[in-house]
Amino acid sequence: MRKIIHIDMDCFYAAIEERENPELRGKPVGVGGGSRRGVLTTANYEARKYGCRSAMPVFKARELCPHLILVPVRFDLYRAESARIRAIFGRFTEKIEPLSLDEAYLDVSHLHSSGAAIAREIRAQIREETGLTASAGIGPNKLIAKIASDWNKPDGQHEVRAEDVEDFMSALPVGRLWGIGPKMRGKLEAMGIRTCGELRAMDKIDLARRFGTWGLELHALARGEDDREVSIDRIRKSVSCEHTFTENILTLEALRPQLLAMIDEVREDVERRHADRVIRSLVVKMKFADFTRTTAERAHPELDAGVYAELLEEAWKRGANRPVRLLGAGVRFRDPDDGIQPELFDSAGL
Ligand code: TTP
Ligand code: MG
Repeated sequence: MRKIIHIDMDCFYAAIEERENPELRGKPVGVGGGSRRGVLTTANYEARKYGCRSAMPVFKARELCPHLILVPVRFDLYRAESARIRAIFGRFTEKIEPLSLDEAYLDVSHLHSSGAAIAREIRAQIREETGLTASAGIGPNKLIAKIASDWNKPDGQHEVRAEDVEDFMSALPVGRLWGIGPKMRGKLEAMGIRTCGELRAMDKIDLARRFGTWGLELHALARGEDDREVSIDRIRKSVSCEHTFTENILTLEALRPQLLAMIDEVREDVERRHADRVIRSLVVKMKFADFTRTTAERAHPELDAGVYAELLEEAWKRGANRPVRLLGAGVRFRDPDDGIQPELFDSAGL
């Protein structure tokens, strides 16, 4: 039986800014604006009372909360805090999988104490040494631990024992499962399925028929089953979105709107989950009807529809008019340990 802990810091960037500047305490604070297209990276809990949220445009946040205090993003500071927190994790286990600067899975199966006791101790050390609060979820796998860490947020924790997994999952909206975005949620809703309990009632074969292997995965997820290992393979190198068409696409013009939709999805993912990462290059991937494939890539520091359009043409030309069965768009990130000469690296690197 595995013991997995998911730790998630509470309004991480904003909490650090509040700690650094006590005058901000008790006041609504948003972190962001500036670059990143004028959106909030996060807001403290005071600002959330007014509805301010991550990824919200600054003008909108100001409408909701006119006395919002906006502070600029300081990634170097957040990275340093993140490293301190990870060092604390390292006192308990070597199996650490960071998901972002403020979030990680820990596999503590090998320790004798209960998962809840270990999580309490980790949170106490974080508070003591950084002055920041963390929330934790404890469960028999990553899926459960991650969902549970939201349960008693902020500054709380929640444990789900193996025997309680079924109850825990029943009322959970399907959108909380990993891999279920708005599109998939829509499809399931059209089938009358909103909760994992309802999804669980679906026949496995039927799910497989409708959604292929992903349907089988859904069948397991709805039961709270998840056997993914806590992977110590450091941080994500890229983010992408790809789509296999039910009917091959025959023209470059028909590919363009598909590409735009994918760029939007990649952008959302980058802004929601990888806002701290530096983009190194943009990538377009194509698979043709004869199953050959090609990838067009260019060093570029931001998601730029114009550059993507050029990459699309480049890949399309390589196909020499062959019909396209799969299109993908993505970004590759710079390794966080690559140091501080991005321009040099970019011109030489690709
Ligand atoms: P989250 O853990 O999602 O949010 P949070 O820590 O601010 O708040 P919570 O208490 O609900 O956990 O993200 C961690 C940090 O990542 C967050 O402080 C800022 C950054 N971030 C963005 O830059 N853009 C985003 O869209 C999100 C969701 C987070
Ligand atoms: Mg957080």
